[in-house]
Amino acid sequence: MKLLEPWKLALIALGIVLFMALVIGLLVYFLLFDKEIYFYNAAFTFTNIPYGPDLEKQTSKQFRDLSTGIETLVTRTFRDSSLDKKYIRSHVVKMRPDGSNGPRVVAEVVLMFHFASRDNIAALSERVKSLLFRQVQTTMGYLATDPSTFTLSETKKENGEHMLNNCCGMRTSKLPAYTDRVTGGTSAQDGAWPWQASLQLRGSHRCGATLISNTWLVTAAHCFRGQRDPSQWTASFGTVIQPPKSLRYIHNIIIHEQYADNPSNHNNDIALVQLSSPVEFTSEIRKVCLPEASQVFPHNTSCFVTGWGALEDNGECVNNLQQAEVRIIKTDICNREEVYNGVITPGMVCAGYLEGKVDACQGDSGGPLVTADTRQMWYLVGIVSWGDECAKKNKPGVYTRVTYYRDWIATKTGI
Ligand code: 4AZ
Repeated sequence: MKLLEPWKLALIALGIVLFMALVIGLLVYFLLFDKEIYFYNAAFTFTNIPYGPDLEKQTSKQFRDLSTGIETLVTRTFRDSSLDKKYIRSHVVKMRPDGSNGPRVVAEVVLMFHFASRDNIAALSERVKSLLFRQVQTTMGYLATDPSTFTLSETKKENGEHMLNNCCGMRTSKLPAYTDRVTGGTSAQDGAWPWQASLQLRGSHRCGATLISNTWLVTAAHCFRGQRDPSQWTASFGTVIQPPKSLRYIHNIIIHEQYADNPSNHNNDIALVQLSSPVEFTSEIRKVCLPEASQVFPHNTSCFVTGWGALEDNGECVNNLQQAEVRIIKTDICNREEVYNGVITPGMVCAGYLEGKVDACQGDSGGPLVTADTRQMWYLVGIVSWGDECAKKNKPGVYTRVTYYRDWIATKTGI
């Protein structure tokens, strides 16, 4: 038997390797990268729900409960279908009265899908519509719907994104799951915490702050100790301080009337900052949701604290936004003798770990402590306020309790 000459063998082997590489490359491209997000607007009319002022606000209990019901049903519709892999999520963006008499509410829902360029988009759109229509016709759980008024239309990516950017508490969806875990934290990705702002005194970072609308930030009162002149301050947005995604001058600083400006005081450590002009919401700049005054965040609730503060007690501020997971510690425990020995008041909330290691630190002050609800919308639980150094055993971070000051915020801002 005559064997091939070695150079021919080598050439064939090389050819096979190149061919495999090409196939793998194409597969990876088509499976992973050749995908576009498609947006749809759906409108469902419910006929057993009266419209009331509570449904005007995305953060009211009525809005959240109804939206959870709708989103769960829409998600189940697609999870049980051939579109399972292509469905991303749905989000109720608005409720409105339908104009006729009776207990009728229209819910406007944005749906997101991942389609590939080789997909037959028209056929997929039909499938989306017929699956939803079938769901509306049969049942939507306890929700009575009127199938004759159901509508679905594809919408431009810009419109879909615009609607999500204007919702509160939405992180950017291209991110992986929220498993990423300030002192003991990790660097944040762009768009991960889009409500985070940096407050700067004559151009240098002093405090964190949180966007609650396109013109208002909430922060800690102690950030302005001896520096109450708005003209000396700016706010920057984006995950890095230098260069920022956006920058604004400050028009007005409102410090809580009962905040006593002395270094040993931590009560009423809250302030509102009005920007000189509104920011434009993008995938990287958005507002957080404010909880209702009556909302309760139980002991051990998982939260994230974010900021550009020091990575250790008395350390330097950093340029990349840091994030760390901390858990709410109930006031009974936080007031124990070996912890803060009774100094935690109803306007404060503790978060962190009694064993230490993960915590907010100097420079994180004024920044957000947030938690996600079941719809993956993020709520402002606390404002970084104080603590005995950083990440020490039995000395968790202490935050201004946002629910306690919810009505004060509404009085000052109308939000
Ligand atoms: C500060 O000095 C500070 N460990 C902020 C937060 C904490 C401690 C100190 C919490 O701004």
